[in-house]
Amino acid sequence: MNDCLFCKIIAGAIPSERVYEDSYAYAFRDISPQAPVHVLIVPKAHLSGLDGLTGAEDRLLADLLRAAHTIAVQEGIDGSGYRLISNCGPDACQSVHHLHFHLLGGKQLSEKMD
Ligand code: DGP
Repeated sequence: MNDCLFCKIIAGAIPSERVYEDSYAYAFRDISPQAPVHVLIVPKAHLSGLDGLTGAEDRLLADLLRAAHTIAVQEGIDGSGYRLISNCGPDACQSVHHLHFHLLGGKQLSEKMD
């Protein structure tokens, strides 16, 4: 999508610190990290968010979740633990409307989820 920030990042038009890439997924460090490890995992194909899913993307979602685990291993946080979050819509403060998962770890995360 032409005016999508994450599509521009995937295309390389906006620089990012890539940590993982495969045929379907691209992952890069968040510009405003909330934890020592804060990686954004996005599908290369534009999907607006969890609320835009139809069921046709189920295989892609499985690939993204598997990529999250691969990145956790790569970042050395698979043993200590990590959190995977996808903000969806205004109440969750979704600011970029391209489906993405935040992978957070590298410190003791709060028990509170909000
Ligand atoms: P969300 O609020 O869930 O839509 O998260 C969007 C995230 O995207 C937010 O944590 C900050 C990050 N972000 C925004 N612009 C950029 C950028 O240009 N580069 C990188 N690396 N991250 C960005």
